[in-house]
Amino acid sequence: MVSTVVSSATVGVKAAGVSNPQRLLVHLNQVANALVGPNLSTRIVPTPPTSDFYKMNLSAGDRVSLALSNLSPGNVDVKLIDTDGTTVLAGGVGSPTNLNEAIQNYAVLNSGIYFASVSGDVGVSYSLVVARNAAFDAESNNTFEAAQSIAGTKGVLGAIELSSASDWYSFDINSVGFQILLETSTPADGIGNIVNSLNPKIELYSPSNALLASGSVLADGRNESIQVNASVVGSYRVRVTNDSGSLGEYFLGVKTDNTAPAVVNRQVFYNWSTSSVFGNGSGNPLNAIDATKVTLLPGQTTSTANYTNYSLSLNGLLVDIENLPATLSVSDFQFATWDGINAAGFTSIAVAQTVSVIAGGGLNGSSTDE
Ligand SMILES: [Ca+2]
Ligand SMILES: [Ca+2]
Ligand SMILES: [Ca+2]
Ligand SMILES: [Ca+2]
Repeated sequence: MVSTVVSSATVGVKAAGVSNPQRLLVHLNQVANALVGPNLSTRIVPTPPTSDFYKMNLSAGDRVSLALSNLSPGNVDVKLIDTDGTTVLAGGVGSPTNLNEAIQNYAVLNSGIYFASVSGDVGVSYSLVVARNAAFDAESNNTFEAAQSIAGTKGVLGAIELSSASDWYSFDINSVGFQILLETSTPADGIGNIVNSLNPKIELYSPSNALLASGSVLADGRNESIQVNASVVGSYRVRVTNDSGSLGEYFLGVKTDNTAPAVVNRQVFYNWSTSSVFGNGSGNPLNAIDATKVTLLPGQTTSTANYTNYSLSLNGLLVDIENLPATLSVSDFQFATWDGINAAGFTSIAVAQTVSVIAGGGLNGSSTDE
């Protein structure tokens, strides 16, 4: 804007209207100076924004993936920003051939609002996709050796873009007894959606690159699932290809469940107690639990919390077991006593014992054995 003044001038930008308060003043009723004066122009140029910020709500332990693609020529960059709004947790890496860059499977430590910042060359349009607890297919992931890690996620969103294409993914099994569950789904395959004709095909490979299982076709005649018990530890691989040259997007769900039995809780109950606090008579043992007593485990020091003083002695134990084996009997347990002093330690006891199972009666739905 041009301002020709004799004694003073005002320069700035403002919204339309004579006295509109929405304005930014550069020079208010000032005498001529280096910025404003006769035959001078003042140009105000807005600074291009340096980055775009997006926010997302994440929970502690979540894995977040950010995939950035430029939709017009030029570079774009993505960063994951901490809950303070400034600390950079991770920057986009790699040069996937199907994306500009990506942050994959980043595990956040705390619950809160995190940010994605996108910057780059001025005027470049882009697409940013954020997935919680899932990874993105980042090419080239075309061989067993080049498998892309999807560790810690619940799966990966991918695409088969050529009839000869394949996508390989890896995840770790750290203990035998884990069950591996894989299942595909095909997004946007319903009526009225964009066309996704992919008929996915999946195979599971052992850490030593032996084919363990091929997918069983699900009820839709198209998607597939695999369920296998891991017999060795290591990095397993899944290969996604297509049936009959079909192309499109898929979601590969990956679940690893520990199916090994584990004791998750131990409690005492006062069987036949008629106390108003712990009474069960001959009824439900879950009504006669003494929650003030805790198990003394190896290496711990005794306290009164480890003793019971019931007149009928210690006569009821509840053990919560996850992934309970099909059958349990007295012979699956050893019963022994020790006064804590005798050097001989625990000695077996031979009194009548019974074991019964309260399915789903324990902690987190585990089974309780009485
Ligand atoms: Ca980039
Ligand atoms: Ca792919
Ligand atoms: Ca691939
Ligand atoms: Ca199939």
